[in-house]
Amino acid sequence: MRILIVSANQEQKPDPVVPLGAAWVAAAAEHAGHHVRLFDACFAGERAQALLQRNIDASRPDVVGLSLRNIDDVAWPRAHSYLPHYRSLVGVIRKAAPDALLVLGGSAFTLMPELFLRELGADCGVAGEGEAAFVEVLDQFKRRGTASLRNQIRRGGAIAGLRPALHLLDLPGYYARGGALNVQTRRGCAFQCSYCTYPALEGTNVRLQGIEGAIDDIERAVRDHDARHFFVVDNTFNHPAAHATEFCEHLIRRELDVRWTAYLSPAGIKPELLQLMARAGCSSVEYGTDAAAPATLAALRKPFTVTDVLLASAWARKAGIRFAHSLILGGPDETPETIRETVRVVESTQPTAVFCMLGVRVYPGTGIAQRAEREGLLRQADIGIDPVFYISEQVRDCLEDTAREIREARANWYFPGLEGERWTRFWRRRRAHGVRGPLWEWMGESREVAHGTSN
Ligand code: B12
Ligand code: SF4
Repeated sequence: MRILIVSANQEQKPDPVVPLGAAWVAAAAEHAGHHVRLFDACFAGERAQALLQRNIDASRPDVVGLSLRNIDDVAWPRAHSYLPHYRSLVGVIRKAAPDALLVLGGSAFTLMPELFLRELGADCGVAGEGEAAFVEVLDQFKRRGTASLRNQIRRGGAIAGLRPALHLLDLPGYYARGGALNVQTRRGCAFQCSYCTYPALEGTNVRLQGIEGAIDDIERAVRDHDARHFFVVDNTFNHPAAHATEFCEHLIRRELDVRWTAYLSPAGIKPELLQLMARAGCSSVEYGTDAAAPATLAALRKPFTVTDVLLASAWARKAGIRFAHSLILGGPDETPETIRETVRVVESTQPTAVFCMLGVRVYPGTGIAQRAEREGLLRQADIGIDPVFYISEQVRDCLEDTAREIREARANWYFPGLEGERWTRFWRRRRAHGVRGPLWEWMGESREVAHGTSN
């Protein structure tokens, strides 16, 4: 059959990101013997609808798989929903290919499958890992037609040994504009932080992806595109530590001259692993710290202590790895004092950058959704695609002002919900000058942005 995979994401902040999931699902369909094309809307701008129409006319697909990555940008108080954009693409698909089966998938879809099916009027969807389930949907469609699949939400797993169909993507474009390509070495997270969607997205049992395959993809990108910077998208690269160690050792053995970044949890981090990561080319890490006051760490059910945060930071510095902390200010049990405590501790680690989300974006089925319901703030059944945030009662009235004060005094603290275009312009200039890797690695050296003319 003829399959068209559409990657809908157009977000360019903080960088455009390679649609790895869409490429993996495309590979699964190719592997099953189908003829696959991929339309990636990322760089299409306002021409996305016209270009999609042209792709459909050229490929006459039997099935369209629409990959939805982000629901919104999670950036309180100015959160932006991507739903209208998704609606416009579905409108084009339905008009240009009225008989094609329309299948939804991707992380946005997985978080609210029934809602997205209804809102977008698609035929069916695949929640979670898409590879095996998408192939099953294609088989069923071929045998029994659209009616047999209508409104179904399938789940499945990975396909062992399968690599993403990166040849269908504009990797040089992503490298030039996004400064990095990406790779995944494992899926799933066994921790249960109270707000987090990752266990729902990827499952709670950790599944390792082939290390050799991931490094082959890196090697190919070096050879074919002279790409030298990579982002390891694993939710917590350092768990399990043995897998992280093996990845680094293999990378060192291959002697590839590459730089990379990964998400780490301060839980259980060891200085030896950071040193090995540095030898393998790791130039920066993002710690999923969230808070650095004992009360908020406990309320978020983070599996580490303030001491772990301090040690993880000191060891990264010693290993020569730049580090950022991701924080959530205003979550459960947050008070003005705990915010001050978190800021004090995090600042004392002298991070290269700090990312602050304000409030906790509430997703159905999470611990924070249950708590919000218990506190009478919302009913889980009412959580829709439009973002809702949990903000602790003690800081509800002052959170935005407090955040602005923190930001004004600190050049390297980035608040997605408060930023205008100042960083975007600065970062675009950096990329245009050929700067690669995460742009936050430069934030400490960017005082003129924070204190300059701004927006
Ligand atoms: C790594 C990551 C980042 C990195 C990306 C770095 C890079 N170079 O790739 C950075 C830090 C830049 C980032 C930024 C953002 N991110 Co982010 N990110 C992730 C993370 C951890 C992994 C994404 C990934 O690559 N997964 C690996 C691929 C293989 O998995 P996948 O895309 O889910 O694909 C699988 C399935 O979904 C499915 N599938 C996918 N497409 C399709 C299509 C069909 C037809 C089918 C059947 C199946 C299917 O099959 C695939 C293979 O199994 C996810 C959380 C998570 N665990 O998923 C958040 C996540 C995707 N991010 C999210 C968000 C919100 C953002 C930001 C908007 C945050 C911000 N304000 O800055 C930005 C947007 C950036 C952009 N340009 O779009 C949200 C999106 C959901 C939501 N709340 O809206 C997530 C889910 C985290 C969360 N909060 O829950 N992110
Ligand atoms: S916040 Fe990180 S460690 Fe906690 S459940 Fe989510 S992915 Fe796992």
